[in-house]
Amino acid sequence: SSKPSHALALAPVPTPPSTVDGFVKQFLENLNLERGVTLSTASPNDRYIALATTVRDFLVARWLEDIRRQKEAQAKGVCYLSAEYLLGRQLDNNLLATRLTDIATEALAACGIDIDELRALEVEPGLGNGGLGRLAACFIDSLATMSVPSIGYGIRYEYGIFRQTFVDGQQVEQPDAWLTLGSPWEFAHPEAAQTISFGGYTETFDEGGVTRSRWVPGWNVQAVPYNYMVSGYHNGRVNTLRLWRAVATDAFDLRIFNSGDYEKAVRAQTYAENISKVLYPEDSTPQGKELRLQQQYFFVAASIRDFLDHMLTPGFDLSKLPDRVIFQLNDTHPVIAVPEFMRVLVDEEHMEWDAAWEITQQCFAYTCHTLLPEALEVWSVELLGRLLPRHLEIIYRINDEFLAAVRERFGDDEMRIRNMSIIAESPERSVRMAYLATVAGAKVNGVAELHSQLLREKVLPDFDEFYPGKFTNVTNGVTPRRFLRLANPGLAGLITDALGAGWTVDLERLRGLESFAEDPEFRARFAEVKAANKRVLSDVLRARDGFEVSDGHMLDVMVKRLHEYKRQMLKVLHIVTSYERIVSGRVRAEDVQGRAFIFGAKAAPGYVMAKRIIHLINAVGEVVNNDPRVEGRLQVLFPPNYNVTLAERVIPAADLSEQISLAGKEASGTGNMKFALNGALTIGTDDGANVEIRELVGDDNFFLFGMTEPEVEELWTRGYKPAEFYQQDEDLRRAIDLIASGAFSNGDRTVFEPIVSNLLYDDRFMVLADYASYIRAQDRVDAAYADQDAWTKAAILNIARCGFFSSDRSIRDYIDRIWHTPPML
Ligand code: CJB
Repeated sequence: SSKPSHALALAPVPTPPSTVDGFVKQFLENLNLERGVTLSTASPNDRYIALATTVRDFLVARWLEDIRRQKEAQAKGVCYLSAEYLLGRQLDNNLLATRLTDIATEALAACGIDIDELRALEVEPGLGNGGLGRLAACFIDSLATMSVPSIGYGIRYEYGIFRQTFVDGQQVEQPDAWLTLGSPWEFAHPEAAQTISFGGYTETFDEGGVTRSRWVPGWNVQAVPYNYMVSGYHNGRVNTLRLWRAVATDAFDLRIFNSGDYEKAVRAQTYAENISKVLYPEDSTPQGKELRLQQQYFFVAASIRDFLDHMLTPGFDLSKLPDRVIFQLNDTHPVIAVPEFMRVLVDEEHMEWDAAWEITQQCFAYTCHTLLPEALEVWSVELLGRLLPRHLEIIYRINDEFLAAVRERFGDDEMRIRNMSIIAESPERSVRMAYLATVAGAKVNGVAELHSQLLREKVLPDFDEFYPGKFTNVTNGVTPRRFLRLANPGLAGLITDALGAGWTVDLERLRGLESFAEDPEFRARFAEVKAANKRVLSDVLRARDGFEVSDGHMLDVMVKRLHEYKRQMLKVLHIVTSYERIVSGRVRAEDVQGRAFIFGAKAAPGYVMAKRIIHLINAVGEVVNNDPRVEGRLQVLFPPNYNVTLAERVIPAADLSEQISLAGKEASGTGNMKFALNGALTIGTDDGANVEIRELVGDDNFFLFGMTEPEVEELWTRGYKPAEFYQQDEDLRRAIDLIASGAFSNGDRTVFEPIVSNLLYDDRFMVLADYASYIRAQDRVDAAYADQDAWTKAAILNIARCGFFSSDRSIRDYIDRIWHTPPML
């Protein structure tokens, strides 16, 4: 682990680009020239935009230089294709990367402005749902910091993930109009728009005696690039994130305008611009909507064209493409890029099919992020053929040749053929995008060791057999810049005092903290940092939501999308049990370890059961928080609209990290890594990256509970009857009975009846089967927390041993196992 990594070699560090005076001057100039105001007439938003613009301006020269160098070097680069980038706020990250934080703070103070007030005004670009989108954001941060030639491509949604509010404890969604006050971090290039086609039909034609097919599209839209700078940390590098916006084409409008139907023309414009209007809020459960396929094709077609036109020199020999580019497919969302790439090579560049397919198979790699069958995208042949008729033809041919190869190898094993076909026949004829990606990709990776293993053995075993060596693992990671250095300045300072400054780009150095875990003074300082972070969170929650977090309570945190497999319901049962033990008199309130249970979770708007669980959490909170018998020992806090900005406050304050999915369901998790790196202890199942966290931190510093994945399988096979668990466990019975009795719904037994009957008679995610083990583990947590010094020691060891979970390490693994792209020094 101590071997210096080629990929971490940094470019010469540039000197700070400015002085306080210089910053003041530029800030005032930007107020004048960009906003048309003076310091005294500027609104807070004017000031924020002028500040952001000033910081941005410092990045531009380096950015332009990097674009030039990347082009000139003609080196192999990564095109990261992702429908989501959950970026979080930009200002602080860019100040940090450019070492401008102190200068900007002083400069604004000189203008009589508190920079914190401007920080608070930034609306984060929420262009993602959860882990997958946040992973993409961490990866582009690491790619820039490690000087990897790369570009991120995606969609500039006009509305990101919805803003969550609660009305009577129930989720209500509001549009996320994140662009309303202006977006100082982007550069629009309408002049560089590309035309993206849809619909129409295909026709055959004769070319020198060969019959070929071509696409005659029915309609098109313009894809306008918006460029974002992705600054590397202290290395002077700035990469590009290019997000596409859909606008109506002139040609499209004109045809209708000429027919004299003005109103229809305006409506057509709206139709075109719908494509980048809104992020689909479903996480892990695609709805198969036509607009979603339009979004997917729209952004990958624009991105491929963009790469070919702008990154290659004129006359580039396309057979050399694998030496120049790898398109990394972030889940199945961008997989329509595969037939698009084939279409470009064959139909537009007039390459032979076999040669084009050879190239394509080297230019793509696919990351799978799930094991849930319902999350693997399929597109009905009817829809795909209507929207992209030529692409459907290409997919059919890829499939025919693939199945022919399978037949050649295994004979006419019809069962196997049916199982491996890219085209599913039932319940309706459809294209299995994960299969297409697996057939086309040079490599296929899962996102944690266990997940990659299950992917090979359970989801795609026939493909693993057919393609030896194609499957690999890259365990996820998180950027230490945002989630340690920026989110937890107190801890970052402590680490730097102990180890020096290099850890931010070489996180394995955290190992050096092991010995400090034995140092009482260091432990005291760590405990002080944690306490200070709790006060900060407490202030944030008071200002934001009017919550009062009690002093001295353990902060027990579960933040992630609301999904049944993640089992927020299990957490609720623990809370209800703790409450019921007090009100039934079985436990005295004064003997209970004070805990604040903090939830953060958005539910997909159409996911009824998830929304019911949100309602239940709020309802339980309402009762528990206001029952005098509890004497304030238990607090349930559910701040609405959990997002990256709130995560940056919650995670550094947490004592206990809840990672309690049913084993075999959570592909990796990345929140689990953020918590451990910020010195929270994990209570978790043997699932996803929890497995690797526990291996690294050791059993003594991790609260493991629940069935293993093979035990889950075994119980399913035996026949799972949740009601039996209910019958046999008194605490469980009491908790469920209390919910069923209407205790959390003003006596109305109907409100949560669907949750109760789901638990008793269905319980797909085996909440009841793991309940007893979970409660025992929580009792161990209470006992451990009673010894604060020992707890602190375990927390420090968690930090010391989790350097592996830097996204820099993930990127290094992608480079070594999949991309083979040398860094550009
Ligand atoms: N994931 O966020 C999503 N959305 C999906 O549609 C499928 C998976 C998550 O991706 C993360 C990054 O790989 C994983 O850590 C997480 O386990 C998975 O649920």
